[in-house]
Amino acid sequence: MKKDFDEIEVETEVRGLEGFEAEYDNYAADCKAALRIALTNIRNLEERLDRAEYYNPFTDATIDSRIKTFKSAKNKCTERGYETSIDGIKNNMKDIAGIRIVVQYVDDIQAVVDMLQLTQGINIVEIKDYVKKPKENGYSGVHLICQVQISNLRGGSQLIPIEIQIRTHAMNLWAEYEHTFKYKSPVSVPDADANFKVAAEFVKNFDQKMTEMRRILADATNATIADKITAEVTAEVEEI
Ligand code: 0O2
Repeated sequence: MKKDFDEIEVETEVRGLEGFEAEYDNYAADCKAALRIALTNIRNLEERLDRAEYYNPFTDATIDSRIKTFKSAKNKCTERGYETSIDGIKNNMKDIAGIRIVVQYVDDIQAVVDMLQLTQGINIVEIKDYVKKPKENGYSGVHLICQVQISNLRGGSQLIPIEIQIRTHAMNLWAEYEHTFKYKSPVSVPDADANFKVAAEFVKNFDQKMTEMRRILADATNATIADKITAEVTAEVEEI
């Protein structure tokens, strides 16, 4: 049966979308493989530091990971003006695979970065330090853009980007609320921006106070904290 022009165009659009989604699924599987490798390396590092009884910034930290959904990746492409295709995603988006490490103290963020820099299998290619220089809205934390090598079935390999976010619990709480009010809210809440800027200052002061108190406690109990044992930790991590 002869189809009119509109029908053919709609069919092509639908087929194109399915193709893109299928390609995304394949890429997401590669990202998942890379995530597993990175998470294993981080867990090994954590356990090694524990067994060696060195200062361990992962103590009381939470580690989560996720693969961005197709919908979320496609929306981000559109918002940022990237080509809405698998190449557009691969060329522009480095956070399809993501790990979030939430630590207790602001000093622990740098300790985690230092240790990850020495961890084999995770190659840090870019550091975005929003602790030193928070985003305009007050967002704080460190983002590491990393590469992880995965093997394919033919004996070859490829590098997959992963974003590792490191935040304190306080920074994480701020980001979760901000995400709720800025991205999920169906209405625009008056003064939200100003409130989040004020809240970001609270978070900064809170993290500073907690770090100061921890130093006092560490001095009083002869406990080790990150900046006192960097050389020893470095030697230990390099062996992993
Ligand atoms: P989801 O649900 O976490 O996947 P850029 O240099 O700006 O391109 P950057 O700085 O890494 O890159 O930030 P980007 O790409 O905007 O955001 C990466 C992720 O960091 C976000 O993922 C958030 O998790 C977090 N993030 C960055 N900026 C903010 C912010 O201002 N507020 C909050 N709450 N989170 C932020 P997605 O893609 O937004 O979503």
